[in-house]
Amino acid sequence: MMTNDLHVIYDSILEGDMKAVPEQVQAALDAGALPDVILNVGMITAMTEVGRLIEEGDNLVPEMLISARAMQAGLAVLKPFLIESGVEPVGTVVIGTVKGDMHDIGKNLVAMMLEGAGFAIVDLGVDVEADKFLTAVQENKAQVVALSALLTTTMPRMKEVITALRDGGIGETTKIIIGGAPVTAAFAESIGADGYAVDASQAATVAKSLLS
Ligand code: B1M
Repeated sequence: MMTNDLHVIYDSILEGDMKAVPEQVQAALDAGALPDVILNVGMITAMTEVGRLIEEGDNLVPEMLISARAMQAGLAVLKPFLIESGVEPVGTVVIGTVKGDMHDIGKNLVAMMLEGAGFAIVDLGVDVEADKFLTAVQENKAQVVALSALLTTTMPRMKEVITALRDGGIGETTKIIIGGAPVTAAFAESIGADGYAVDASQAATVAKSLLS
């Protein structure tokens, strides 16, 4: 059941209230709510509802965007609580959203969880060309590449990145993990990814286990 603190965050994300969300996230933290509960129950559920409203035709793309901005303002408050700092990096991850895909909230969460798990993060942002992943892996001697896609139309770009990395000489010791709402374990296997994760915390677990 959602407490009142989480309800107000949920409602403010749906309304796209960028000013209220960070204040309400801080208030929930002050009241003792756990950061991952605030994230999963108060915030991610709101974005799921935004998606459902879009599918039903009750919401428009601009509304989706203002909700996303409100969500990101809240995540900025939550970030320090999701990340433990001061540990020696266990490896370097190059992360980005594949070419043609502008969705970065999930990718940002994955980056936060990986950072929390002790990885150094090289975040290439959104709409990233395959070649840019290759260059970043070479320059940073990364052990893990993390690819995110939220659209069925951009999922095929993941295979192009994997091909570019392997053709570019990135050996099997560099592990490639993928995820995003339309991505499945079967798809990951079919395109030769080393790992798949359904959410951000699982991405950190998978990345760690692939390196051990
Ligand atoms: Co867009 N969008 N969007 N959108 N958007 C979806 C994805 C959609 C499902 C909405 C819908 O129609 N119901 C739909 C996709 C349909 C499909 O492909 N089958 C859609 C569409 C169609 C579009 C446009 C084409 C709309 C248009 O212009 N007509 C357009 C495309 C733009 C582009 O990318 N080229 C578009 C645009 C946008 C906005 C820019 C307005 C905005 C994004 C803002 C931003 O990210 N900065 C937006 C939003 C907000 C959404 C929804 C509503 C929410 C996405 C989100 O942030 N969820 C989304 C509907 C939905 O998801 N239900 C939708 C919260 C986030 C925490 O979850 O990103 O899934 P998610 O991340 C999860 C997991 O997937 C996983 O971990 C996270 C949780 O811990 N994960 C990984 C993600 N990456 C991972 C990588 C990993 C492992 C796990 O390993 C490396």
